[in-house]
Amino acid sequence: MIVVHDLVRTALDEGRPVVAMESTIYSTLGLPVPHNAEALRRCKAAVEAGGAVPAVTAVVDGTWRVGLSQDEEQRVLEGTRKVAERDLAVAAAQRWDVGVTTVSASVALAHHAGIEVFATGGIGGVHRGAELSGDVSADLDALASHPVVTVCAGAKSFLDLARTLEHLETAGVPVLGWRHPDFPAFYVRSSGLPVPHVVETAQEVARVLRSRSRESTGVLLTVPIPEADELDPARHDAALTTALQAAQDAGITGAAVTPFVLDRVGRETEGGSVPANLALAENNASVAAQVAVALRSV
Ligand code: PSU
Ligand code: MN
Repeated sequence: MIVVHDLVRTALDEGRPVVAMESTIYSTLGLPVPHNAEALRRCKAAVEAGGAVPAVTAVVDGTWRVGLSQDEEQRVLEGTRKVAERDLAVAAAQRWDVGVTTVSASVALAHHAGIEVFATGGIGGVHRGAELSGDVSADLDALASHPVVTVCAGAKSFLDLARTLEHLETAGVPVLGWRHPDFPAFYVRSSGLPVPHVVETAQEVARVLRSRSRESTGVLLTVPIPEADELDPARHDAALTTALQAAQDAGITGAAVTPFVLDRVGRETEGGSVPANLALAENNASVAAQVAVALRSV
């Protein structure tokens, strides 16, 4: 069922560092055209510059993919069907033409392929009002059930970040802050909530992965957006409030919530959020490569 691209297979066989990448962020569901293609190019280049091989995950022609050809990448950029971990089975059974993988599906595919490090932009989490809607991203449980280091810029503050951190604690996922004491809120460096542990080096992250008591559990490494690229917190909050209200007014629920809110925030900030999104994704890819390299020597 899983097809690992030749370049990725060879790297894994030779014990060279590999970084898995999700595909929802690079599709039309994550970033507007043409910034999605630029994001993919820059993130892959950042992984390569760090000495690792990039492996984009997706569903193509009804098969699970880890690493894509150029032609397949193009199809993924145009993808519109979101694949969370539970949807992997359906996408394969129904032979979906193209499916773009969220964090939950991507860590699952990384695990199946034998890849230990995965780079994304932001993870999904507990939505505000989840006590009524029950909307908790499958990303959180996937982090607890695949032994992979996920490198992210925290989660967007349209989520309930305090509850997101509580859920990760309950699920037993170590949360590490990369040279920063606070859980980052994607476009801004600090959510105001502390991370449980701060790490200073990629070697420390690698040693945490190697020291887990449960074999199934992953590790979440949160990397704040670089200072120069951070958005103004007030502007960012105003855009989120408007976007959340619009989602509620339009009766958006389920898997459609995140793409709807992302699109609306982009428009509310007149595209100002897009360069920030690219910068943090690229930075995460670079840190992920460092962790993949460090894992070779612990
Ligand atoms: N957050 C972002 N950009 C994204 C996503 C989240 O800033 O593109 C995507 C990721 O693929 C994440 C998914 O795994 O949304 C979460 O969706 P949901 O909330 O439906 O679980
Ligand atoms: Mn959801």
